Amino acid sequence: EYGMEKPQGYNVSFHYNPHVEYHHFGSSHPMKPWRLTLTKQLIVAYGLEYTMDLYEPRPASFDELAVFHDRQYLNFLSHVTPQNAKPDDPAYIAFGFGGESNDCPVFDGLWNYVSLYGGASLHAAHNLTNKQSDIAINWSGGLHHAKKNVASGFCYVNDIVLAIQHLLTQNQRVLYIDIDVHHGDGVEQAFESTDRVFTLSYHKYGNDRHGYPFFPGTGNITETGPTDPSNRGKGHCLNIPLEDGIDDEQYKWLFKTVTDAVVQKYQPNAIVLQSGADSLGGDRLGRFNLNIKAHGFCIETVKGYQRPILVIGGGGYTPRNVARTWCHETSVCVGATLHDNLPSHIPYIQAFQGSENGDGILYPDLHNTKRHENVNTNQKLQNLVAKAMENLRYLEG
Ligand code: ZL4
Ligand code: CA
Ligand code: ZN
Repeated sequence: EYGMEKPQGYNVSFHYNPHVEYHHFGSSHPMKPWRLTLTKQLIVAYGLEYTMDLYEPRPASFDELAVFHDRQYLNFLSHVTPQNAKPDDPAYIAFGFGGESNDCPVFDGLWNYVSLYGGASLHAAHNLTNKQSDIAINWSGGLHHAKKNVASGFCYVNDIVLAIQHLLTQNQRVLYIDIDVHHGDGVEQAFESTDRVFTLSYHKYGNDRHGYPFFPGTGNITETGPTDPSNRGKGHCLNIPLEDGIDDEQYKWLFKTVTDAVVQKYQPNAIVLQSGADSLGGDRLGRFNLNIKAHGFCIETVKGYQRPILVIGGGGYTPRNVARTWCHETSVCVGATLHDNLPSHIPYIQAFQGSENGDGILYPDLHNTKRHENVNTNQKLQNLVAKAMENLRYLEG
């Protein structure tokens, strides 16, 4: 009805527990779980729910989360509430809470929230290892900054690490690709000492005009894992640091050139793709100038490698564009084409009326050089690719 074409025969599954939506980080906190409500509504309005297997996964258990996380940390996470939290307690600060930063607040239902998104990524990973799906999607996951005993950057539990650990039970090599505007530091660190996971992150890197680094401050091109030659993880990570304002053509060229080379050299058996939507133009926290179809080009490219894929969400702080992007990317996974006019019966249609002159449409123009001037020259990007290829030579042994 809305211009859907015949699906191309990929088994796609969608893993989502709607209870995640009801959690709030606090009124002005940029992370808004209700962006997932908008995403699901668009997916349903376009009829994409009929093209996938839908699952409502149970929350992950304490023991499932403890495969990666420290038990003392999980004990803390499972008991802390806004009422009993002690911001001066050294343990509280050591676990990544408190300080000046309000990045990781303690909110009502925190444990429920983390076990729901963790459970969904684990369930999606199981569907891949059971061969029930070729592509498994969890838009509520992708929380790449969480460490084994520290919350960081809006992330409390690292669902990606847990999912990759499960994929490693059946796959010799897993490739992790991260297109969130932030560096995927938590995933990189978790697998830094193994050659069975290769991590590849594209992100904004560098200081702002006041000298503050863009969060988390790591991920330069020179960071390729441990330097000790006896460490198996050496050379098994690649970081692509970018500057403000990168545009569609540059990003697509860079993504395809570098990712093709990594896949060809590493030969992964499965791929995990973190599709953070904060790399879009007009994002509240991001700095890039990407349009929805350029972001979706990354999903198309990865689909073309014909390996089992876990597609997960991540950042994304302009909710209407997060929903547009993840709906578009769901259509890419199932092999459908969506009409640019939004279906009329979307419950929160007013949410799609915003400043990009995108009222009522799926693919507004998000490229805005007034907001972020493009300081990535083609020459700088070519030099970056040359360094990336140099880094990859380590894989040839
Ligand atoms: C906020 O308005 O760069 C948190 C965070 C809370 C509510 C009101 C509190 C006001 C922007 C961000 C105080 C806010 C102090 N509230 C924020 C170094 C920082 C210390 C904390 O997409 N201040 C820290 C984290 C990043 C920093 C990005 C991306 C996650 C992901 C995967 C995480 N932290 C400076 C900022 C606000 C807030 C407004 C904020 N925090 C913007 N960028 C950060 O990669 C999901
Ligand atoms: Ca990234
Ligand atoms: Zn991000």
